[in-house]
Amino acid sequence: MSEYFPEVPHVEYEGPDSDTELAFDYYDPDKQVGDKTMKEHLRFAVSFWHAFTGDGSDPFGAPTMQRPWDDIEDPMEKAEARIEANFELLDKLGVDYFCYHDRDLAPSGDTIEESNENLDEIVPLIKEKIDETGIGVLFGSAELFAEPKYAVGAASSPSADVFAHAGAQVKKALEVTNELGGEGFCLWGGREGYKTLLNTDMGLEQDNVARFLTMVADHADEIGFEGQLMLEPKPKEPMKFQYDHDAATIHAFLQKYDLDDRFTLNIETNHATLADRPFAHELRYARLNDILGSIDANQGDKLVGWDTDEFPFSLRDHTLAMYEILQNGGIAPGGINFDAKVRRESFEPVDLVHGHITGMDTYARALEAAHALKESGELEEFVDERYSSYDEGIGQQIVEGEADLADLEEYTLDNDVPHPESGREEKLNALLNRYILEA
Ligand code: XUL
Ligand code: CO
Repeated sequence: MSEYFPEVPHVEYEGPDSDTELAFDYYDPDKQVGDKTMKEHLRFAVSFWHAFTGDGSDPFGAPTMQRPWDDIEDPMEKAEARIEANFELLDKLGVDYFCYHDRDLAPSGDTIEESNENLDEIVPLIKEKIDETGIGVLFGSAELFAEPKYAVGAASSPSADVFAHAGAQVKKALEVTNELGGEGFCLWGGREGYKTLLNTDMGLEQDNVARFLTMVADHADEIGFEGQLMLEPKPKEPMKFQYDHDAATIHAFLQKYDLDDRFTLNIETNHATLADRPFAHELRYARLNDILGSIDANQGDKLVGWDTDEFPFSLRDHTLAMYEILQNGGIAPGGINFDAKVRRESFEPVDLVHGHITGMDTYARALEAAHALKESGELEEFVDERYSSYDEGIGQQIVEGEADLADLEEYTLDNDVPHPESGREEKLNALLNRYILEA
């Protein structure tokens, strides 16, 4: 199986001292970290859209990527080549999952019937490859944002016909994902939002998004889809404001429409940055509210105000992220999906491999550091001590709901002016660095 990336070997763990160009420095799939192997902890996935359909074009310039399927004219033959390439690359990287939109797998036709036929033609090949390799689907999705009909939204479109079309498209995408044994189905509400409030009936649009999601959940139940249904927060881009702004916003929305038992969140690193929140904040919010579903792994550039989707390399941010995942008891049935693309200037096929190796090594090292930090209990002890005034006396009464304002007044009149202790942020930054460098 070495047709599309003949220059790429099976990528092995060789450690940081190895000179091998394409090898892992830190990701050692079988290495035990606590109660699981690295592979079991991290559950990596490749994003089909960035790795196989992305072409490097940007608003200022033409495609730059050089890909082995570039010369294939027929769109269905090209789609088949990309599927074959997907399984070859994942096998070489030792990655067990991939994620896709319906339109990544097979091209869109002129009508929904044609699009569905294209999918029906390609699905048997994907199933065959899944059976042959054991590589599976982490999550499927429907592309409800690229085509002109979705320019002003899908479920939040002002047009009921567009709403209906989106429903028909999601129905098929969900059925395909069910057939492929997907562990999840994710809806990123790319254009579910607005550019200006002047022309927007926000109340109807949000009610309609909820109606749409209810139909999705009902259909999932009807067809016996057992994977998790997920929403992906993102505050802006392409719209000025997107209804799925961040984890807390979606959580309020799900609770309002009684959907919080049915959907979890797919948290994306760069989307957290765009929402002005640390990645770990979004993960912590989701974990505390029991809606942490999966991760779209990438990294933004703090100097650039858009979604740059870079392969992750920051050890500090990812150690903090892995700390949340460990506190969550893991990420399964979700995983770490590289929703990341190589730079437009990194156009050779081998750059795709470098991107994934860098991302996997970053998460592997972050996992080890976070595990050591958690096991030591150093951070937890500090935080527990910081809040220890709630363990007894008036604090305990507050926590147990046994104090009212009169009790607080009485207590305060009898006691000295309170003085909180130092937060020791500087010391804790050094502590974190120690675990990153030495774990
Ligand atoms: C867009 C984004 C999407 C979703 C899938 O910013 O992250 O690729 O992950 O639709
Ligand atoms: Co994403």
